[in-house]
Amino acid sequence: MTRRSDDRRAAVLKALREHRSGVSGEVLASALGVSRVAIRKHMEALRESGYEIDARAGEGYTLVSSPDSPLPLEVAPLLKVPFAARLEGGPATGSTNDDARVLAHEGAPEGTVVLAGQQTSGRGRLGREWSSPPGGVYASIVLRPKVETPEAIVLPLVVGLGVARALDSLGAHTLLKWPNDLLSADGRKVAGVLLEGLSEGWLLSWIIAGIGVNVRNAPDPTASTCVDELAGRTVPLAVVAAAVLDGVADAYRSWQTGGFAPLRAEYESRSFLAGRPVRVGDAAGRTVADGRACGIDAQGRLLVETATGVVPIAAGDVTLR
Ligand code: BT5
Repeated sequence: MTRRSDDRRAAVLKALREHRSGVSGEVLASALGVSRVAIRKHMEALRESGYEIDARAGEGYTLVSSPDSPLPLEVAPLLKVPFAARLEGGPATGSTNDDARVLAHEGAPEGTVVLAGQQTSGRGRLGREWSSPPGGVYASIVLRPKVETPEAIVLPLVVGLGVARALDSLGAHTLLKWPNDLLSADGRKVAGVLLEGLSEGWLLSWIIAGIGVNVRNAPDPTASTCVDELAGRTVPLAVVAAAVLDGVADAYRSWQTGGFAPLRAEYESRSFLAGRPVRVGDAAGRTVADGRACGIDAQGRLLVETATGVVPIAAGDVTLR
């Protein structure tokens, strides 16, 4: 669908919401400057996306219900932070990170977002799977920070902090497990962050921030949980998606202006690992540090107090000992 057609569909939906008792195809067509056939096509497309729309002779079209889904049409009106340049996506895709990567290659601007209500090939880090059934929020944001590549090491923490603030605002309190997990206080995973980027020499060309949040259900209740369970209520998927996008935009903006230093104390106060005995492994599973997590430094590295002193870790997987 073209951008123009996207905008028209959003305008059709807005009009349906404003005319609770119905609006005729003719009125809609003339208000939007399109044919009645075009209006019919928009109605069909909306129905396919899960909107229930009544069409009756004399009364016109009436919106009966909207889908509980993180669709762009549902999320866009809820955004409060002016950051998202463009919202793409639909009910299901392979991986929103793959879709966002294609858009980034094509030159999509910073703030381009791909959303999905379900993923068939959702992934985590190092080729791991991210279980992505309906009832979750799956989002990828194109970022184009003007920094040298090593400075971006801290970005998963910045994005994670934005997601944690967002979930807090919905009543779902989480802790951050360095580098990229959001856990409940009892250590079950609620959300994960996956950053993938392209650098050209020392400079980053683009980076995709992928975020997966369990909202309605958790794939494995012993190891994972969801927003609804933590918040004690059913939170609409679009509300979660909008809060997450706003939270990430806010955290990213403050990192751009002030770096990680002003965010560090807050990250540490939300750290799941603080003071705990940990083992850090590299991508091949080799132990790179064994000791007690004792903080995060200004570059976003995990500090581990070992028998031979404090070791800063830039990347790795942490397990509690
Ligand atoms: C992550 O990886 O936690 C990053 C997840 C990022 C997913 C988003 S969704 C939108 C975007 N598009 C994508 O394709 N991906 C991103 P990692 O730290 O490697 O954790 C993966 C591990 O978490 C798996 O090996 C499982 O143990 C566990 N896991 C998988 N699905 C889960 C889920 N839905 N909830 C909780 N834990 C899960």
